[in-house]
Amino acid sequence: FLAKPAKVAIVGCPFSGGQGRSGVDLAPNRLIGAGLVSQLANLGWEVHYETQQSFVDIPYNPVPADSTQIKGKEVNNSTPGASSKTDMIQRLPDPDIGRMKKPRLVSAVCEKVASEVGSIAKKGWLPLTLGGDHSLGLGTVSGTKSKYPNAALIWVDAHADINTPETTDSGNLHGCPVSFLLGLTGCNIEPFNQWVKPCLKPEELVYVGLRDIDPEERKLLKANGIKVFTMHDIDRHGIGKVMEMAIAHVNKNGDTPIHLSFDVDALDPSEAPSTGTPVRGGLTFREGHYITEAVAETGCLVGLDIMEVNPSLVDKAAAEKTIAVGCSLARAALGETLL
Ligand code: B3U
Ligand code: MN
Ligand code: MN
Repeated sequence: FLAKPAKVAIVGCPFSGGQGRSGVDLAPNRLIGAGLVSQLANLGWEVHYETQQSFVDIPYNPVPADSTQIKGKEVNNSTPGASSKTDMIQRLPDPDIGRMKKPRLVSAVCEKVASEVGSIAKKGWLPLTLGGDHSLGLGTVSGTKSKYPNAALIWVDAHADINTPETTDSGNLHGCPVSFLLGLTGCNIEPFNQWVKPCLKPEELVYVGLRDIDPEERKLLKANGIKVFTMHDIDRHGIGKVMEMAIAHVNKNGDTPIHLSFDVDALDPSEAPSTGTPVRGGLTFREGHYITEAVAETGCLVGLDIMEVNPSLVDKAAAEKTIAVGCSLARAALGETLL
């Protein structure tokens, strides 16, 4: 078995600006360091990966607000060898816009990621994006949609990430990418409206694994008639039935391109402890893998994200466990465990 396309290009996105905790930007290099390229090559995929994305040309400060990094020292966005160039970049201020934190930075990074993912998809390759925080999903799904306008989105997460600039309590844009993709009220706002196309219809979206939904998000999910499979639904029906229903919802004829955006915090914290906003009562190791396998089985996967691994959280063993499960989910999505 091999899903099509049989060529995968890895887009490492060392980005943490969509939330407040540093370290999530270290994940792409750590996932690669764990051997992801050769692991995917061993499954028969032609793997393209040179280096992670550089965001040093983006003129806003990428350091999170609560960062422990020394203030005043120039940051290099964790891109090896980029520091000399970074020093030359004039860092512009990026004050909040309404409730949104780091809006210009997040917008600019997502625009770049959208273009990268889009050009990979247009070559017929499968883009595998390694976050980074989940605000990047705005970029990856926009990229997928530029090649496949009818693509479905399966969003696997503890959270709905559907806050709008008006409803977000935290101001963290990793809690908002889906609302921009849908073009919900309040999302037609600078700087995002300079490039974001509301490209996703509510019926093209399905969630799996939710268990931490803000009150305003709940209203938006209901008002837009979005299909959600919570942990409660997984308990009730089992993951097999849930994935059958989820895929049937977005892939009625079996030929709809599918983008799978997997936030590792969908997994139970015992399986993915090193993530910024862990929530108890999540997916087991097998349930998480079953999701990726069920998508692989469709043969319709055209975009894949592994998001929110934060190797600097908890301890070394936790980080290694979370990195390993991130690699394992990517392999399973690319067909490892199917005959
Ligand atoms: N819904 C909350 C919390 C949250 C969303 N995504 C994560 N956390 N990872 C918010 O901040 O919008
Ligand atoms: Mn998320
Ligand atoms: Mn989440």
